[in-house]
Parts: sequence; C-alpha cells; structure tokens
Amino acid sequence: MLRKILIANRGEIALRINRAAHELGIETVAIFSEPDRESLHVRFADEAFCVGPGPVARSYLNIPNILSAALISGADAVHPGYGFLAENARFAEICADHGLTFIGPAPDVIAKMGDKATAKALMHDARVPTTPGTGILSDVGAAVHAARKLRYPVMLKATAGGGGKGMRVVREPGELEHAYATAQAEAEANFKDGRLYLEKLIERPRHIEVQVLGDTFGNVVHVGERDCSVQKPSHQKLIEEAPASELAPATRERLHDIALSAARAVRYTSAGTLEFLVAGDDVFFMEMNTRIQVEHPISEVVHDVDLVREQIRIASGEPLSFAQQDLTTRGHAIECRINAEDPSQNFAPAAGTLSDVALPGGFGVRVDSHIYAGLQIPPYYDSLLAKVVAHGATREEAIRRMDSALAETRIGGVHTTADLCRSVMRDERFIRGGVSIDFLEAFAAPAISGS
Ligand code: MV4
Repeated sequence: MLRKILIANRGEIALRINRAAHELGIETVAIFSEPDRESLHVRFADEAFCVGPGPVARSYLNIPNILSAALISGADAVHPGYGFLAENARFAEICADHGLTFIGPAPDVIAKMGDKATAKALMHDARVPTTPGTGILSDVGAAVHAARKLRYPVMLKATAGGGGKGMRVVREPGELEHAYATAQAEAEANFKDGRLYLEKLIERPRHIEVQVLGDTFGNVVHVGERDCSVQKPSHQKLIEEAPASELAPATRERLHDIALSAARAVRYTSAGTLEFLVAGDDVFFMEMNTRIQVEHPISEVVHDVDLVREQIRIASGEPLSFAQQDLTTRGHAIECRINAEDPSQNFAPAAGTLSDVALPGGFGVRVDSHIYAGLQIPPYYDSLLAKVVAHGATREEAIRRMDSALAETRIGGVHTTADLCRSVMRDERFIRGGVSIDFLEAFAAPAISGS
C-alpha cells in the first residue's frame, strides 16, 4: 500500500481524499495557495506546503512547485482530485518520471480521452455507439458538405473542448459559416487548438453517465449510472441523481454494457466516467472523464462503495475490493451543488466572507464541504461550497429528504444556489422525472430575467 499521498487540490475534494487516505492508514500532504492558508484541507492533512499565490497558474497549476512539495515531503503518490491537473497527461507523466504514483489512469489514456475526436473514433472502433458525424474538418467547405449529408440541425464541436466551449448548434445552412468561424476562434483562444468536427444534433437528450473502475489486473466494473441533466447554461451540473429515473431496464443494462466495453477497450485503470446523451432508447457516447468526479458521492451511497478508496487501492497495485456481482443498487440518491453564485445574475460567482453557516445532517443525508463561518471565498477558484446528498429508499423519499435538508441549510454572506435547488425539488416536472438537458434553462428563465 502507498505510504504518503500528496493531495494536489483544495476545497471539499481535498478533504474527501484526505479522509480516504487516513482511513487506509496513509499519511497526507496538503498543498495550498496563499489565500487558502487557513483552509480545512491544510489543517486536516499531516503536512502542508504553500505552492504560490492565489491565481491558479501560480499555485494549483504550478507543476514545479507541486512536484517540489511532493519530493521534499517524501510522498510516494499524488492524487489530483478533479479540475486543476486531474486530466493533464503531461503532469501524470512527470509524476511517474519522478518516481511518484499518479492516482489516476495511464498518461496515454488521459491524452486519448482528452482529445474528443480521437476519443470518439476510438470508441467507434470499440463498437460503442457514437453520434453520427465527422472526424476533424479540414475547412468550412468540408463542414458545409458534411452538414448537408447529416441533415440539419447539426452541432459543431472543438476536439480540444468538452464542457461546452467551442460548441455551436447550427440549425440551417445560412448559419454555418459564422458558427464555424466563431467556434474555431473560441477553441483557438481557449485551447490553442481550433480543430472542429461536426455531429448530428440530438434534440432534448438527457445526460446520463456511467461510473467505472478498473484495476491493474484487468478487472473492470461499473458502479451504475447517474443522471446529470439538470445543468446551468454554462454546462456546469447543478443537480445529479443515481440511478437515472424513467430509464427502461433494457436501456440501462445496455448503457452499463457499453460503458464496460468502452473502459476495457482502453484498458482503463482507476475511476472514470463515460458520458452519454440518451434520447428515448437511443444511447450515444459523448466523452470520457478520466478523473474522480464532483458527483461521485451519489454513486457511493446507493452502492455502498468508497470510490476514492478504490482509486488509492488500485494505484497501490491492489485488486478491486469487490466484483460486479457483489454490487447492488439500494434506493435513490440526489446531489445538490451549493455554489457561491447568484442564480438571478446568470450564476455570476459571488466572492465574500461567509457569516452564518449551518449545514444539514441526519438520517440519509451526507454533506461534503470545506466551509465554516468566517471563511473568505477567494475569487480565483470554482464556487462550490457544499455538496448536499440525500439518500432514500425511493426517489420520492430522496426528493423530500433533500427538500428538508436544503431548508436547514444556512449560508450567510454570499448568494448561493440552495434556494434554486429547493425550488427544483418542488417542481412537478422534476418530480415526475426524466427531464432533459433543457430543463434548468426554462426553469430558471424567470429568475435570470429578474421578473
Ligand atoms: C451534444 C448535444 C446534442 N447533440 N451533442 C454539451 C457539453 C459537451 N460535452 C457536449 N454537449 C452536448 N453535445 C450532440 N450531437 C448537446 C450537448 C449539450 C449538453 C449535454 C449534456 C448536458 C448538458 C448539455 C447542455 C447543452 C448541450
């Protein structure tokens, strides 16, 4: 087993990793930026190193400083969490070059999945269903030709993208030239890679993803699916649930089988997520995330599996602690992300100092959070304050439990998404289940327009 893990992250996920490591008897090393000096992730770790000032490029993305902290502390492994360096293949490689175990998949798998057109081609070859579309487009002429063949509406996507940047819906031929130019410019500006590809637009799909785990002995299991259709206009998830509701049993089984073949095709190790667009009984591979995800706790509570512990075990060269047939799905779980942002201002991040803080608890409620009264929210990082997870025997029970948990939640000093999440728990379309990715846009429109 590993002896000492450097946690290359901050906030709630750094606490989550710290707990899993300590439970396994593994020592931890925190890193922090200057404004994060008083953070809980620093206080709870066995050692901590300042890696630079607030801006991420100078601290949490500063590879030389993070590596120095790892080597000086004598850590034997690095857990990247999510965001920051979690899907940076070069960082994973540099860790290995310095004798540090990167707690995640192999660098070449991260790189392949990071390039969306490559990932899609790879998955297509592995007989995973993908959205009808093209490879990399040579120019706008190729796009015009391909769009005519696919038939409108279509979607332009940046191969370096993911998460919505450099993406354009094109409903008719007259819009294509402008969409191509702006998507390319956006991708070039954000990723220094303007290459685009084209897909048939899937209308009103749901975003359903499958959690997988692979060990170094070739064992691959799935830990069920999550429905993450309730997303902000920026494509950031707000509410997730496990299992997905209103999914035909045969479609669910097919989704799981597809995810397993996909993970096996790349000899996947560690925790990963395969994202799909689901429309009726049709399933299309979208992308694979080669990290632990924000919403992993809902899969943990319905399957009674500690995904971060499994990541650490796998990186230590241990086999998975269970087989597929040992897993059962028990009840239903929902996660609400409580962010420091103002839903009425198009989810603008709200910096400030937290005054009153009271987080919910009780039977079937789990809260993953790093906040306390008096904490200053720095402007440099993502705005997640707390993940509230409600687990119930049924979806109805989980929704009611979440509603009470959110009613208990008091966070003063900044705007948060708690009230918006509570309104969703009381929305009849959400309660009915199976909403598509367009749900929140329509739901939040009155709040966003201020009426
Ligand atoms: C799509 C799509 C419809 N058709 N692809 C959004 C982020 C990026 N990962 C891919 N995304 C989409 N790809 C085709 N062919 C719709 C989306 C999409 C979306 C997907 C999941 C969750 C929320 C979304 C919001 C808008 C668009």
